[in-house]
Amino acid sequence: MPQEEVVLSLISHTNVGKTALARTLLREDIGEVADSAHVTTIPEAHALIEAPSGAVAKLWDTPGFGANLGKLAKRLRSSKNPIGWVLHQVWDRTQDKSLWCSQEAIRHVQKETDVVLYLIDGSQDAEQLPFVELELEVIAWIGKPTLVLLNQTGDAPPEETQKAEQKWREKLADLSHIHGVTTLDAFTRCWTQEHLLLEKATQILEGDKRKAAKELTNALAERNLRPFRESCALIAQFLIETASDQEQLKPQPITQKLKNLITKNRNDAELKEVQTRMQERVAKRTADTVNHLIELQGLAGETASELAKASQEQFDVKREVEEPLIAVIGGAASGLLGGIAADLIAHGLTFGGGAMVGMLLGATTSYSLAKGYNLTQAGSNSVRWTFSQFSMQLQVMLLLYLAISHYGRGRGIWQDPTRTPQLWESTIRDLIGQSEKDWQRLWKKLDLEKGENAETKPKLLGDVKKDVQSLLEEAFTRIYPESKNLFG
Ligand SMILES: Nc1nc2c(ncn2[C@@H]2O[C@H](COP(=O)(O)OP(=O)(O)O)[C@@H](O)[C@H]2O)c(=O)[nH]1
Ligand SMILES: [Mg+2]
Repeated sequence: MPQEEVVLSLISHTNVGKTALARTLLREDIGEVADSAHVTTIPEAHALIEAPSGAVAKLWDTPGFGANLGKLAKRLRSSKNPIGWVLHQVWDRTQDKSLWCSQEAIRHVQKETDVVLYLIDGSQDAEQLPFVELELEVIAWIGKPTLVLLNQTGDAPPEETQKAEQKWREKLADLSHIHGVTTLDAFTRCWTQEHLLLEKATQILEGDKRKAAKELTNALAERNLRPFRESCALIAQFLIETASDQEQLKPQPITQKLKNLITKNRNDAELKEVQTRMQERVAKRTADTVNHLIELQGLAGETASELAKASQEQFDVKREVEEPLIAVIGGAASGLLGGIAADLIAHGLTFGGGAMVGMLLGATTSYSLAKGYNLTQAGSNSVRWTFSQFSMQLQVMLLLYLAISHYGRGRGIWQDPTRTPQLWESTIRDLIGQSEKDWQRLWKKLDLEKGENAETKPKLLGDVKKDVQSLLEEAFTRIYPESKNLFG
């Protein structure tokens, strides 16, 4: 018996973004994307996902409806059999390209499609898109159930996209073949939203097709969850390495430490070396992790973030901090150096063109944050990142992961973000704040357990991965409440 197929077809007015969305969903650079009409001229099938039962979801990219279809509106609406009429016309592929493409799209939908995915440019008002009504009427004449997808909405806040969706819902309320209006931007959608297409198809289809659509929904969810889990493990590894990263200082008599402190010696060569090494490591670690996350998400390209080589000025030792003498005598001088290292990263972490990272660090880190840190280092002659810096790196990494999760392959090669939506920032900050004690515990543990051995490491990695994963699951659930079921 042939395996069940669920056929989804991307249809829209030409140049709205079908091929771009297909690329995003398939994680593959199929077809050609360009800002001009009829770049795609022949319908093309691609396997979106296969279920363990062998059922397949096919995604078709099509030529879309041409601008000239509107000129036939009167003729079509007065015809007893408008679809039959269109299909019997002989239009020349080059001379009447617009009509020829429309005919191809109609023929395809009639013959192949289970559910039409009809794209509308969500950045436009309905009045600016007079052709939408006729195109949806044509699909209704063919008799195929349709989901309306709004794209080109960018990263507008949820209230705005909901408002746009509502407007279209009201406008299309009389069309009984429309089974829903949702936003799915090929450039800025989140992977957590993709399986909802098949979930919707499950509600629309019947019999064996419905059963297959349900299996395929689960299979697509799993395809997307696998890299998510791997990403959480990578982030956990990054955090463990960051928290355990240390630099040993040359032993120094306490009198020398005091002298350095009091004379505000700005040319401490050893300190500069230590800072350079710490910074180079964090730069490499961040770039490696981000590149791996990009790859896991099925994107092309890599981060431009060679973390800026700190200039002489950035290495300037800042000793304006009023440190009580007692703290210094108590052996906290090396701790103060840690504070300086914290300061360094605040000023030194800039991502190529992506101002986001620099902005985040700049906004939340001040020298005073480093002040409370130093006593944790008492008795040790090493430097490590302060907790506030560790926590900042956690925040930056989680926000970068969200940016990667939203970046659709249809948008092209990965580019570092220059800003992040306010909702992501507030959500991540809030969730880190809620679990701060856990992160603090981890950070402390990794100072004490410098002698982490091969047996304890996998367990620690597993625990941290679990924490990262539940934080991100909660973040996704807050940002996309409709995707809640994804995380069981
Ligand atoms: N901002 C934004 N632009 C898009 C999106 N999808 C497509 N585009 C752009 O719209 C143009 C047409 O895209 P394409 O996929 O070739 O449209 P098609 O003719 O419907 O296949 C291209 O310049 C794309 O870069 C989207 O979701 N958001
Ligand atoms: Mg196309």
